[in-house]
Amino acid sequence: MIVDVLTIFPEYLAPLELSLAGKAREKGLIDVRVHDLRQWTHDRHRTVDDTPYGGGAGMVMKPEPWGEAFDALLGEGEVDGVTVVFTTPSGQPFTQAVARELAARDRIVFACGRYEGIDQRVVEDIATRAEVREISLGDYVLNGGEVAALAITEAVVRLVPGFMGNAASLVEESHEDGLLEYPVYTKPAAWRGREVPPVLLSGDHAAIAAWRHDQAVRRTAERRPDLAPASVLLEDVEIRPVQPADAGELYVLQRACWVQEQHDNPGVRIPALHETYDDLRAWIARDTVLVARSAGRLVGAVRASLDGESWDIGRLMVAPDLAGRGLGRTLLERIEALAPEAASTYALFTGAGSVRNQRIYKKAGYRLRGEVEPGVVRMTKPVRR
Ligand code: JFE
Repeated sequence: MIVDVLTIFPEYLAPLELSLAGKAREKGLIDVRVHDLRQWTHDRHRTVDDTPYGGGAGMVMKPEPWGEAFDALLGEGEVDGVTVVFTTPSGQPFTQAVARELAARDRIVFACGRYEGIDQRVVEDIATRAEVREISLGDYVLNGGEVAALAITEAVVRLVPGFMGNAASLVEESHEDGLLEYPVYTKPAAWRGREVPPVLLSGDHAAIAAWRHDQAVRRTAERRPDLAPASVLLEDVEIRPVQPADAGELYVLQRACWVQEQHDNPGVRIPALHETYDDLRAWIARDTVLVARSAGRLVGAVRASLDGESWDIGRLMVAPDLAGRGLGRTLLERIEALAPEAASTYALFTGAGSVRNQRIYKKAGYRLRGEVEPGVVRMTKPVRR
């Protein structure tokens, strides 16, 4: 693969010589060529910028040096297997999927702008001769395209067949799709009073895999709710934060679910069966609440709020026809993962007679802490971080 970089700061690309790309370069797998755009200027000051048409702050890169640079690198006709990448804050977001697409190309030409960017006609013109992509490294503004080109090159080059003895592709495939990575540890087993999680020293490979999966799910729920881990755990069930528009269905589901609780705990006053619609609208606005939907239907919910160091979890409900499929357990995991830093304990309350609920909570690591009022028990579990 040939990687060309067009820039007015060629020295900015020096890290390419040392990094991952440096190794592939030695093996002859990739050939990196950095070009000073100013070699395609003809005036005494080697000018690459001019004032913007339409006014506004700053300068814009003029088209002529870019046009001559592309002609010099690619010739004046159409080319196959070449992608010209314009890094820009207004481009398509760079992702691993984009990196894979670029890794399949024969040649990538990075056009690194500066100032307020490059005259748009440069993009339109080269697009008639080569594949063009406008790519953003992320939603923040750099001073120019060089750092983005460096990052994209590093991500692409490690995917080029033969690089790193193909170890990179093996690592990529072992990823649990759509989840963030689990935390990793090495020796010593205790360091500055911090123990490596004991399961990793147990030699129990199934338990280790389960722990790592659980950690990946928690991290994803906490840091990247947009990656929707619910879809990984459950087919066709979507778990998302409650919206005011869910209130009516939630009120109906709650009534249906707590009838069973009332049956199992005769004589206990169950608040969920006595509150008004306005009461419910008040707590969904105040607490952390997740709802589960399947095929558009509300099928589950859970709420939590912080009381001192206790992340108090309640109103865990699953539509009766979907009980026993792990949705309750998933909702519980998801709301646990949303506990704030200040929480040291998860706590929940259930009927002393709700044997089935208690069994589920025990399986999830909760321990009975006794009857807090007649017919109501408290169960807790320490927060592990
Ligand atoms: C250039 C700049 C203000 C551009 C509307 C060329 N992800 C990402 N962040 N920043 C860039 C990419 C990037 C890439 C190329 C660039 C920034 N700038 C600076 C400043 C508005 C801009 O574009 C110039």
